[in-house]
Amino acid sequence: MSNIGSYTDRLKDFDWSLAEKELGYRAGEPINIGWYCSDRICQMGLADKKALIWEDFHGASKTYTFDDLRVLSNTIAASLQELGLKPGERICLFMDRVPELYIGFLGILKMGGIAQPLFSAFGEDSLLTRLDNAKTAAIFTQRKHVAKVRKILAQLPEMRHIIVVDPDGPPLREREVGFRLDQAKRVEQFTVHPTTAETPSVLHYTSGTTGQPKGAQHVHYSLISQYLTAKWVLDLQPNDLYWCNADPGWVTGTSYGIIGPWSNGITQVVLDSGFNTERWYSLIQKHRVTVWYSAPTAIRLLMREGTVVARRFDLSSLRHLCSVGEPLNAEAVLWSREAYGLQFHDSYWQTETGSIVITNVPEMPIKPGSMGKPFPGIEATIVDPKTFEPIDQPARVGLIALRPGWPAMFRTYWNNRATYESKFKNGWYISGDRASLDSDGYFWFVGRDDDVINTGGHLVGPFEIESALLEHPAVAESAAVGKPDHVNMEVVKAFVALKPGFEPNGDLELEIMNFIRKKLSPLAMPQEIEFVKSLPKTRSGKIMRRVLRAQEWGEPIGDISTLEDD
Ligand code: 6R9
Repeated sequence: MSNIGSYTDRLKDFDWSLAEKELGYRAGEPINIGWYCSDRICQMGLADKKALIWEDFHGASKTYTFDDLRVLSNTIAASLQELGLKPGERICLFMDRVPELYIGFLGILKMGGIAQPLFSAFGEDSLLTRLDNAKTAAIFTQRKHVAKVRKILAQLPEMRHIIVVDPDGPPLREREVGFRLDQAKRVEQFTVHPTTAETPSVLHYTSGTTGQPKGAQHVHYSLISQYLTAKWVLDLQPNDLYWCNADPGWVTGTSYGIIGPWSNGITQVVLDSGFNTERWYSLIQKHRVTVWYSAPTAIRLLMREGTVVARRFDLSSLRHLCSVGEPLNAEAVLWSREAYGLQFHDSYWQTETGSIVITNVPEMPIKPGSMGKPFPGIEATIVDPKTFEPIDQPARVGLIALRPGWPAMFRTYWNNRATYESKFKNGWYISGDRASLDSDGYFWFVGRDDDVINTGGHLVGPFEIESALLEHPAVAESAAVGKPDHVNMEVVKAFVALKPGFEPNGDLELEIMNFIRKKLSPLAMPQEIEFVKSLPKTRSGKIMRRVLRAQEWGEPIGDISTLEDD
């Protein structure tokens, strides 16, 4: 029996207070995610239960109980206080998937700080933009990433401490401090900062079409939706062994790679390494993973290897599979039935929504290719892109719109209220994704309504890529668009017009690709550069990415005279 039971029964009289009651939270009282994920689980008699089983690619392993989480997050919280960090300050986590990342996240929240996770593969420019925007006061990092921080430090006057979690080796430099979790004095008792529902908790940066990435600001009350969606969608139950593929540099990795499972007192396994079919299957086999939250790109990679490889492993422990981040194609659902005897349940949400909003819950019949239906408590519809009125006709494409007000919804974009407000129209939060609804109330994803590139489930902003391209001495102007890719759905393609005196050739293409990889990240690196004489523009000089994108996708360019000329 699944946790949610009947979807239709749950819709009746649904109220988020149900989650508040289960968590023992009363309005107006303190609520702290760090405490809920560790101390509270210990108080429930689960102190000795395993919380985290960590492994790296080569099989090195560490295990932490919920009591370890409690004590070690206290230890980190106390160390941050000793460094003089104050509640409300932004503290960045810039690390691979090491235990310090997960426990540090709880520690930051416990002392009242705002956790700002950033993907460890980010290069110096990606890092600088986000740390500068948030005026971040401290950053946790590893030796292998500290050089990137050093490079930009002069431009970050607010950054007071660089906390290196593996400090052995050459001497640390200015503003750097070593911190070894396994040698730090264990802090048994810590007074958790009395954060309340609306106290900021997590700042996750996400890319849009225009301008630099924006920090979606969440609050401690988000726990209410994250706890309940983890329980009802991921169906986490006491004896489960849960595995989430997402890196906490992205929202799935925090909402469902930290908060969801641990606030439910569930044991999870973390693999600090990228995709590798055999490594992944052997992890499932070894730890007897029961619930798996993955993503379409990974599923497509597994499909490529075929069911033969899957059959070489004992994957019989798996009982529930979910997916997020990109459209889950019908073939992937059908294939998972064949390979694992289970189907992937799609879930749709965004950095901004903080928790799953449209999904297939366990008892719901899956229509392969559909994202499912709204989670109880979420009012979702499809609106007309011009009037923002709900479209009543089944199968007509419009924008996914959500009625604001669920607990995990972002509260603003950091230091960018105007853009936040522009997301609301006619009483709805407009997601920026296009979809249609069928007569049974299932949502069918169509595509994004903006120029953001979704590569392997990671959003990359064209503006950030174009700005970085312009820093290359040979580049006069550029446009970045998504081009179709069998595995990653989209990859970045850049169109580049060169400055006089530069000739297009293969070496220059490689040089520019590497330039972007180093500055931004491997995700943002163009997989192809097309050198052009000039770029299509509106009369006012704005580059028409849509024309280039249509060309890549073999779609009709449409009436370009209707393109906004602003
Ligand atoms: C959680 C997360 C959000 C964007 C979103 C949409 C795409 C996410 C999807 C999906 C089709 C799904 N997206 N889930 N598209 N089907 N089930 O991924 O957050 O990184 O902010 O990305 O990803 O375009 O708007 P985020």
